[in-house]
Amino acid sequence: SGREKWPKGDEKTWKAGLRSVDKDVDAITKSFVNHVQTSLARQPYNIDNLGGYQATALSVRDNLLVNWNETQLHYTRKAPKRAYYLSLEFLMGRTLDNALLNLGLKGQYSEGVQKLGFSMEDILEQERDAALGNGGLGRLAACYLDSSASQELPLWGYGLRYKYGIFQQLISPEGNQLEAPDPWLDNQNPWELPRLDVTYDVRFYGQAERLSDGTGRALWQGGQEVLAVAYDVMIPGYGTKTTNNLRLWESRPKRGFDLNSFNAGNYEGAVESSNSAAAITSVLYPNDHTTFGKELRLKQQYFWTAASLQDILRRFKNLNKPIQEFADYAAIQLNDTHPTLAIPELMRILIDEEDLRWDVAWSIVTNTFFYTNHTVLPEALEKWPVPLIEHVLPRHMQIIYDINLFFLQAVEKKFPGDRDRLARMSLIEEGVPKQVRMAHLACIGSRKVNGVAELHSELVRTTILKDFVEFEGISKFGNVTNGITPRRWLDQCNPELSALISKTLKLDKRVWLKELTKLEGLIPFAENKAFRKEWAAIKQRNKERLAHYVQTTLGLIIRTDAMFDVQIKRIHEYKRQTLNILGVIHRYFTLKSMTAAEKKKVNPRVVFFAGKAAPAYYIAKLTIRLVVNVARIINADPDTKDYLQLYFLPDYSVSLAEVLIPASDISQHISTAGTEASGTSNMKFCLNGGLLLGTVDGANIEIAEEVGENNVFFFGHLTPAVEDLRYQHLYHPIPIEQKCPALANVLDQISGGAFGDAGVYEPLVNTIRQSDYYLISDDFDSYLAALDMVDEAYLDKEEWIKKSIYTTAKMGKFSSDRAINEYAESYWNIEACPVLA
Ligand code: 7GP
Repeated sequence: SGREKWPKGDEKTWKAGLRSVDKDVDAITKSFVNHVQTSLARQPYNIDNLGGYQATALSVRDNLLVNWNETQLHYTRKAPKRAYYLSLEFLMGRTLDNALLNLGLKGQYSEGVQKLGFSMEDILEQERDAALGNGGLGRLAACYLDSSASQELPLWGYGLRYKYGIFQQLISPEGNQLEAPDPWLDNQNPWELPRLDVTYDVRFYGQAERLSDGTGRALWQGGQEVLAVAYDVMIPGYGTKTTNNLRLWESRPKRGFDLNSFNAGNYEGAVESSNSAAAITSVLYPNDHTTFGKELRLKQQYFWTAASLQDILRRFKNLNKPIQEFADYAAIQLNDTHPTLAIPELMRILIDEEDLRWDVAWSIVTNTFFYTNHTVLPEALEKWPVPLIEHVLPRHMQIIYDINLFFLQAVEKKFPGDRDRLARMSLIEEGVPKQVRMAHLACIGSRKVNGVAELHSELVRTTILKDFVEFEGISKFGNVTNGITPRRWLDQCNPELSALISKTLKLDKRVWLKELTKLEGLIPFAENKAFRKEWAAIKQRNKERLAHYVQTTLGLIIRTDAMFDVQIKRIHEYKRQTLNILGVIHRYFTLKSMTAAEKKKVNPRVVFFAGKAAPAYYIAKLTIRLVVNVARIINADPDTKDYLQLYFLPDYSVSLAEVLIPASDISQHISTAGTEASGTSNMKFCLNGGLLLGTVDGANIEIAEEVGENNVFFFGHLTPAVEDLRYQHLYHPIPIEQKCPALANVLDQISGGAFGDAGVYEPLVNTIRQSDYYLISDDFDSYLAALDMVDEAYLDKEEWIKKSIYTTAKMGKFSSDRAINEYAESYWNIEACPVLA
């Protein structure tokens, strides 16, 4: 209203003290020096780059906080419907560069730090990645935060503040992956605000007793109580004041340690319970695409959903609306099934604490939640043992049983007598022990369900949730194709290309970076020779930047006059890094059999791999070992080293991706058809003018739809063939020698010890020789043919550059702005709530 009473003291005095965003270089250097002197308590004559980074970050943080405060106040006053993105993972990477670019202050800050004797580049390099995620799912969450703020949508993220993020990957001399902890908070984290005033209690274990008053309520008492403390991370929008919030919870013991045991001399016992509380948020689980049923992981999931829901409800209650209107003010997005306990938790609150009737509560719940599935791989579909949930969350187990009872009654009514269907759809899977199927719970507890690319969403509808589509109707099951933020994944990681695009389109980047389909304006320039030259020169400089990075970090010299061929992602059998490395081995032996004259015609290639394997994933770790050892042999072979080089870059991260992606000519996205839900790095490579070599899977298909099939390199069997091929492998196997001699030859070389350690690789080789579940033997020949086509296309440099330009130009669809707007409009029903400058 603007006529509110000033709450405390004198309004004028307050307002005189409020700071605004620094805009000029003088204000920036002043704030930098100020932070050196006070926040860091250091002297100008002994401050190093790390100190320079810290002072810059603290100064930028002050500016972010101005906008953050204004945004939050604005939301409170306007009271719009809000969206909440619940994700166990946010793979943010570095913050400083992104914050500077989004604030539009990079130029001023660069000038300022230079005046003080620093270079912005050195300062940026000091920051550690915030790596609170495993891979695609976590990075998607980070891109969506950037887009929600940029689109001025009132959205908050909720996650956990892990003390240790994804492990650091080391490679032993034998080529084995070793895992070291990632103590990312050791240097302090200027990007978070501890909110010691925002805390909630979360209960575990204890007893749940149903009350006999006919209300269906229960009393849940006893057990362990843990404190959730909020840490807020500012999420600046691009070219807008809107600065959203990511709230991460840390677990702490509710009251220090138990004084009784402490006084009784049982120090260990006293400290133990406080340790067990702190353990909940101590480490990110490093598995993607597998679930383990570990108690601590269940506690993480409940701790996070319970704290987040209490926080969301408290905010809603400040509006003084009846609880029945909750879903008109809050949409909660479940990022995969990890936060599914929010469904029975909200039921518990509404019934046991708010005294609502079951069906009233259920209708609120099913209007509040939305569920996104990120994989159809069976081993990744979460299931929790009933006895474990009964033990850790006794009241929730009762509620899940009740939900199941009402649900199965409704199914029985619609499909009378169909017992198989009831068994298939039940929330409880029979067996020893019984298990709760979280995807089923997430599905029936949500307003809508979606997959992350067209093909994947169709597979969700026709395979894992088929029965649910038949029961609930198809309109509940949609698709939102993933996206990536062009701010980080073009402007920030490839500044030269970004500048060339602005110059060519005659548009300020603030326009096209928010309306990415404007890139189509580049198409006519593909025919312009001078433009192509500039385009290619930038790719070349990006290769040199990568080579420089590899030389300074690993001490390896990489040639930059070759084609750069990149596959970077989690190491997993379904992603088929094996297909790639077997292809490299094939190329190596082909080269070795060539005459000098023949070799002269060969297009030199540098092949890069990077990615982490889950620590317990034996076959994935063997794949890394094979790549490292093949690299050792190939790179040292004088016969071939001018034509083929191979590198496994350790410790893949967001920051490493930012250097690799702009340098790539071709990137590989070669999952068995139907297994990669979407993929998002495919979009990043193409946005940076790299061409795509891939299978007809996930978002590759939609990329090809945009850029045209003649501009991507597709190969391999299609999704509908996969099931039959697997069946054949099991029941009518054809010997590999007969089916695919090229592959048989490569496998024999490995088994014969060509890359050392004969025998070590047998378990890996046997996965292919035996059931070959991921269809390496079926796709190998067409993969080699596709690689040849890539080589041939690359020989015509001008044509290749045209394809590259065209690819970038057609990537507008894959902006995460488009994706987040689809969620806002068709799922959450929220609107932009712009903060006026
Ligand atoms: C990934 C999918 O594998 C990838 O295809 C997709 O692009 C990404 O999510 C974002 O939607 N899934 C995971 O990272 C994951 O851990 C298991 O899924 C829950």
